[in-house]
Amino acid sequence: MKEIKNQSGHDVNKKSILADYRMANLSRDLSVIGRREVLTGKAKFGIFGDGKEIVQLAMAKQFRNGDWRSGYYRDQTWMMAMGLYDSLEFFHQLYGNTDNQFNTGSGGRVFNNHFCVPNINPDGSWKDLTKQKNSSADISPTAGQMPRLLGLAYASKLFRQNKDLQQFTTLSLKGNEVAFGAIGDASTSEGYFWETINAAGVLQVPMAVSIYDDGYGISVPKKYQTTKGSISEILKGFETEKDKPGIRIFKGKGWDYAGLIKLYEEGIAICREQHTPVVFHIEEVTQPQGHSTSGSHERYKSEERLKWEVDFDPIKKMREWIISSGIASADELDKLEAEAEEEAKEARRKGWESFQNPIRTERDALVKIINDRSCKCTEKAKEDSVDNYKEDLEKVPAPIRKDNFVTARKILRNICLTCQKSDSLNEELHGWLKRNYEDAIKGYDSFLYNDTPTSVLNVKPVPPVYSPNSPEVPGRQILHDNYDKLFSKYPKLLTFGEDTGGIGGVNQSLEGLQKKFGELRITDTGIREATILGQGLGLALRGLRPIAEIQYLDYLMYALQILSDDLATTHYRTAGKMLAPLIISTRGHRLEGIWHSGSPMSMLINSVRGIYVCSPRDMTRAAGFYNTLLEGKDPAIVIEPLNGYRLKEIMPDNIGEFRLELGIPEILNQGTDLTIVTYGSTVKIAAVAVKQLEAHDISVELIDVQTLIPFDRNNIIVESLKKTNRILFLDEDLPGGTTAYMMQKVIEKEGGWQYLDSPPKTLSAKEHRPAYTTDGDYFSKPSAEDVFDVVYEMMKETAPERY
Ligand SMILES: Cc1ncc(C[n+]2csc(CCOP(=O)(O)OP(=O)(O)O)c2C)c(N)n1
Ligand SMILES: [Mg+2]
Repeated sequence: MKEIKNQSGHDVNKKSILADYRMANLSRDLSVIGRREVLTGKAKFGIFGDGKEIVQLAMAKQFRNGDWRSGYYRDQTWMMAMGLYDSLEFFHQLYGNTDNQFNTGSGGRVFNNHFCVPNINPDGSWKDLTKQKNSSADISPTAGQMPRLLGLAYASKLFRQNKDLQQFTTLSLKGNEVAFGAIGDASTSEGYFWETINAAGVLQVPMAVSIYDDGYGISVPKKYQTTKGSISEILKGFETEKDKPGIRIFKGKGWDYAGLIKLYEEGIAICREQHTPVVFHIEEVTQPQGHSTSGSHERYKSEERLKWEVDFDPIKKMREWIISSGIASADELDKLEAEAEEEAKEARRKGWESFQNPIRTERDALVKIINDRSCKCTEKAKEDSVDNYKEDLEKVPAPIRKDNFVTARKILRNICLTCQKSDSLNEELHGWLKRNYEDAIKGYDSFLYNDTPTSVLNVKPVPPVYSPNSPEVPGRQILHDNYDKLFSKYPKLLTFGEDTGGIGGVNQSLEGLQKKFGELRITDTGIREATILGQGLGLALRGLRPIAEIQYLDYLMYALQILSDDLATTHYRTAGKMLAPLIISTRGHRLEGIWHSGSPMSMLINSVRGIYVCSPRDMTRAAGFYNTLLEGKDPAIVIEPLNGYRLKEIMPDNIGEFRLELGIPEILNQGTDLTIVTYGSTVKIAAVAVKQLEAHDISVELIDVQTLIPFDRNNIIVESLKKTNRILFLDEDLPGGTTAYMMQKVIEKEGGWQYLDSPPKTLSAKEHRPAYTTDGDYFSKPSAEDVFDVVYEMMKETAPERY
């Protein structure tokens, strides 16, 4: 028997090798059966881990409690080997079972092989993350797992180097964790891969990325993906040299069980001990069933390649190695293979039953209502008859809930309204629909926002306190003094971004604070918005309180994908099991020029549902939001008004303590003729116009909505409309952008249409990007004169004789 040297605490002996062999086979059987389940129509889509079994078994041996994973849809064997996934759950995922207890990764919201390990308890408190193997929740966009991986690794650096964090013993083992990542060869073509590798090399964090190189990204071969056709070749410039820390690169072969065990042992030890990022380039990896159930690889792989994949199938190679090394006989292995196959088949049966049973019970109850009804008239045409619909439903061999609901709702439409005998049928069907709909919808329409006791919506507000001596200071000073208090109060708080550290931000709102609190808490980063976001996301998942700085709102676009696909869906796609309370601080609205004065708020609010969006009009409000957000556990964006840093505000006496509620608009001016609803920098514009309008006997009620998400939780705006009966929605986004959003909320959702005496109006910026210079601004964005004219015109339309 070939000896495998091992210092990792994992015994590599006959027993463990055979257990691995069994698991590799089980995983492969699941992949094979899983594909069949899709092709026969029982499951919707499938993507599997076949071909990647052996490398993942080797990697899993190095994964310890407290470590973190950020991988992708090929990781099924890895998850199984860590005890975080089993054959039954494989089928719960495949069928999309929405029972949260069965389908623990996603509650059926994401397709198969997307995993997570909860980081919070049901009450929203952090789990002991050091006592479990942790996995962040997967997303499908290629390389989207990379920015988050950086943050997961960076947290260990902070826990190791910032001694004040070592009191949080349930969050980290003094930084001795590794963040394991996995990515396909083709996905390394994405910018995120390079941005992450570079940042990890700069930061020197314990990040271990495995690249499964199976030569293809769906159908496109490596020669179209990677310069020189080798990712490790082109990563060489990042490699550590004497006195020049970089990354370490390891190469292995996807079928070499013994070699891979050694490789990971060596690489992970370096990563864990020295906090050096490592990359494992795993070549000669196969994909026996092709990419996914959406296609077949015979269409794009040559005969030669297909034959090579059979010959180098990692499980076949492992079997050959076990026999040739004398570890076990062919008979012993045959037995294990048979056992694994049996387990996979049994899991399919059980998984299917637990998916189908509740649906069938629901259908039987519906059928019973129809069968037991007293109105059996035959007035309706056959195809619309109640019995016909019912019989069609009974014929569906594998019903889904939609089949039941379509039938029930169509029957309801076709019940005779004139016949009294149908009353009870009507009632019972409504009852069935209500009961079951409420149950079904919960599986899909829940957990968009944190609804545990840790929600920021539960944070009690504290008003700013002023006294006759409260000084008037520039807006930036308010933020600065507020941060000073916050960094003293919350040891887990840190902020980082471009120019955030040394100079304290481009607007100096953190000036001098790096000196006071240290470089680990107030930190400069490279110009890399997507990984700044990912860095924050990973830190937040690990229980820290990051504020990720994005220099200007316009540059948030570089990070929008991570924001939208990853951060915004974290709580939703894990069906409430994970929270990432990342705060994003940025600044926007008016200043000068196309890329420094945008207010693309509709782009934002329409792509980040799941994240709160605060749009303060000044720095006191901005500080109030930070103070609230740090008391809860929700992800949120705060957009400071870019032109407000030098404007004077009165410093509250309780700086660092006052808190602003989210979703509560503030009425800044009482009025009777018309309501203006706005936010951010246009509040000041509106306030100027309101004064001018007053001089013309027009009384305007001015409302600052304060946060766009959540929006007016207590329906305050419609109360204003009841009084004024006219409304203008104002901002500096595009026409039909956030003004339309606000209009829908107030007119439709709050029922404001009932109180309108004039058509509701919107006033926003022009459709082009805001042009340079003050004149550029004047002719691109709404001015006080524009507001005056629109309001005046609205009043004139209702009373031409007066205006
Ligand atoms: C941003 C993005 N673009 C395209 C896709 C569609 N897509 C899914 S997987 C895949 C290929 C990935 O190949 P590779 O990284 O080599 O991983 P493999 O599937 O081979 O393991 C593509 C193009 C996607 N999911 N996300
Ligand atoms: Mg590939």
